[in-house]
Amino acid sequence: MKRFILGAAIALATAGFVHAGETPSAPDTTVYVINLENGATVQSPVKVIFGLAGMGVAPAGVEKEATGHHHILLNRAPFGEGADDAELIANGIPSDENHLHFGGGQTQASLALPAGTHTIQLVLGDHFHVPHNPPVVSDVITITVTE
Ligand SMILES: [Cu+2]
Repeated sequence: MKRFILGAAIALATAGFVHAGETPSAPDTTVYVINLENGATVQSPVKVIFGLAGMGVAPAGVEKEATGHHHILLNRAPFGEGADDAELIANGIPSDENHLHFGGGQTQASLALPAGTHTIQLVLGDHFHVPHNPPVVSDVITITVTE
């Protein structure tokens, strides 16, 4: 079901927009969090180290084949399941407290997070901040931040 919704969203996106979601990802590319396990208990600030295999990192605005820059989806629905994700896939990842961009080509982040449970998911975006086709998305990791 998840795959179907995502596929439908991409089909919708590519029908109406010229550049939307059309940057190809390299086959078998994976993105993942190197240093945090699902269920980890950590203290703030939380260091998140981005792992990427199969493609390279380039800053936002730089159009180079088989590259992208990292984004964190923070405390929101998994990629493809959010209410506005058709828009996100078509026109780019928004920039707000739930969508963090690392357009400088950063390969790690330090997040100041309040105590409690948080979810983190990585998504690669192209030079327009649009997810690739097919999208390069990590598993969702749930962490608990203690005081
Ligand atoms: Cu971006």
